[in-house]
Amino acid sequence: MTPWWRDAVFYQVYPRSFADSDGDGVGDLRGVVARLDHLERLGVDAIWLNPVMVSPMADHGYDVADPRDVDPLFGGLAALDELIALAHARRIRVTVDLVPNHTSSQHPWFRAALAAAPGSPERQRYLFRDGAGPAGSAPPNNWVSVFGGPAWSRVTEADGSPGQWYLHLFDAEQPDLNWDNPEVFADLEATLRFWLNRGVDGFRIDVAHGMAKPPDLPDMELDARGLLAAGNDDPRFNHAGVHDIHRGIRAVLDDYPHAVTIGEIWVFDNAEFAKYLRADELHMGFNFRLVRAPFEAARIHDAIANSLAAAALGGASPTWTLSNHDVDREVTRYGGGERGLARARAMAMVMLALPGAVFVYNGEELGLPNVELPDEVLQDPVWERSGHTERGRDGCRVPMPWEGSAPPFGFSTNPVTWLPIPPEWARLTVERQAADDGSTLNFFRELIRLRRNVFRFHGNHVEWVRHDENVLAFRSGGVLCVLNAGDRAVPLDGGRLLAASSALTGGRLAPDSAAWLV
Ligand code: TEU
Repeated sequence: MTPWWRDAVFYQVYPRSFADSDGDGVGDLRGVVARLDHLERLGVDAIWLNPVMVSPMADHGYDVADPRDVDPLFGGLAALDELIALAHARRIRVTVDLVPNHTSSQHPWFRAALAAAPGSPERQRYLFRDGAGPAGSAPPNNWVSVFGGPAWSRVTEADGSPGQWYLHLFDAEQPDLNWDNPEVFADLEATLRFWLNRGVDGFRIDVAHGMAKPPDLPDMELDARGLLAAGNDDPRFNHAGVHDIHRGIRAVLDDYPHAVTIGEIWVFDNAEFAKYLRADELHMGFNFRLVRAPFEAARIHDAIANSLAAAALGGASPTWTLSNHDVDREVTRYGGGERGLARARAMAMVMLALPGAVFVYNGEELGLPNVELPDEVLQDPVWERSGHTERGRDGCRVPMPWEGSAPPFGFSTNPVTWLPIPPEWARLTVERQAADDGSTLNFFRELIRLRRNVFRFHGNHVEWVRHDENVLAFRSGGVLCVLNAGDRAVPLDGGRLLAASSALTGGRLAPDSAAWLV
C-alpha cells in the first residue's frame, strides 16, 4: 500500500505568523483551527507545524525547554489536541517539528548542568569542555555558530570563577546535546512516543544532519572570513554517528506504521544525503537544491535531476520545496515585483508536477514577497549574533494577510503584530484573492486539485523531454510540464493544455511561465 505521505502536499504552518486567536499579536494553534477552511480549500494533505513546544523563544521555538508540552503562547496542549482532532476530521494530517540537536538554555537539564560541577553526569548531557590557552580562556576549538560568532560560550562556575565552555552550533541559548550519552536518546524516545500517542502523524526533524559529533572535536578549516573554507568537510555536521540515531528513531516510528519522519538535511553530496534515507532510517529528507537554484533552466534541471538521483540512491521518495521559514521567499529570490511573482507561479507548476512529497510554505499560495523590515523590529538571533551584518530570516516570517483593507488584515485583533504587516499587502489578502479567478491563491488551488485528480505518479519516474538554457520540459505522472525560463515566447506542442501560469499568446508560452499538457 502506498504510504499517505509518498506524493502528499504538505503545508508548512509557521505558528507565530499564521493566525492569532487571542489578540496578543502572535499566531497560535487556535488560530490555525480557525483557518482550517483555508487549508481544506487549498486541498493539502498534511500540515507541518514549526515548533510549538515550551520555549523562551530565543530562536522562536527552536530552543525547546520542555519537548513534551505546548507553550502557553500557542495555547497549550489542549489547543494542539483540538487542532489534531479537527484537522483529522477534515482528512488533514498533522506533523510537528522535533528539535533533537540542542535544547533551550532554560531546559531543566541545562540549568542542572550549570549548577553542577565539571565532569558531572548533568554536564555529560551536553558538550562542556575545558577551554584552551592560559587559564582555559580560549574556546576549546575554532568552531563557529551557524548564526555567526563562536560556537562556544564560557560559564561561571558555582564558586564564581570563569569555568568550562559549552558548545552551541546555533544561538548561545541553544546548547548542543551530547548524543554519546544514552540518556539523550532515551529522552527523545519518550518525546516521540508522547506525541505519537497523542495522534501526531509524524515529525519534521530539525538539523537531522547534526546531533553526532567527532569525539575529538577537531578544528574547522576556516577561510579569511572565518567561515568554513570551500571544499572542506564540515566537522560540525554529517558525522557518521548520526545514522545510528536515525536508526533508533526509525525503530520507534515502526511501532506507528502510519507515521512519517522528514529530516532537515543540509547535505549536498548525493551519496551522503542518500544514507539518511536508507530503509531503517528516515522516511524522507528535505532536499534544498530547488531552494538554492536561481531561475535558470539548466540549474533547475540539475537541482531536480540531483534530487531524484539522491532519493533513488537511498531507495526513497523525493521531496520538493521552494520556500520555508529559513530562506528568502521565492518571489523575492526570483527578482521581486510582477516578474518575481510570474516566475514563482511557474516554479509552483514545476514543483507540483514532480513525484514525491511537496512542501508549501504558508503565504506561498498568496505569492507573498519577503519584507524589508526596519532594524528595530528584527528578532532573529542571526541579526544580533552577526553584529547587525546579517538581517536574518524575519523577512520571510511576516504574518499572513487574511482579510480587510489594512493591517493586521484579520491576522489578529491586535493592531500591533509581532512583525509588522505591510499596508500594501491589502491586494494580497486571502479574501481579495479568493474572489479573483486569476489570483495566485486560486492558481494554487487549481494546481493542487489537478495534481490530485489528473497526475498518476509511478515511483520517482520523470522523463526529460527537453532541457537547455531556456526551456525545461519533462513528463511526470502522465502530464507534460514545460517551463520557459528564457526571454522569448516558445511554441507549445505535445498535448492539450491543462493549465498555465500565464495566458498563452497564439499558442506560445511566454517567458517566466510554465504549462501542463496532457
Ligand atoms: O535550521 C538549520 C539550519 O542550518 C538553518 O539555520 C540554515 O542553515 C539557515 O537558516 C539557512 O539560512 C533549523 C531550523 O529550520 C531553523 O529555523 C533553526 O533556527 C535552526 O535549525 C536551529 O534550530
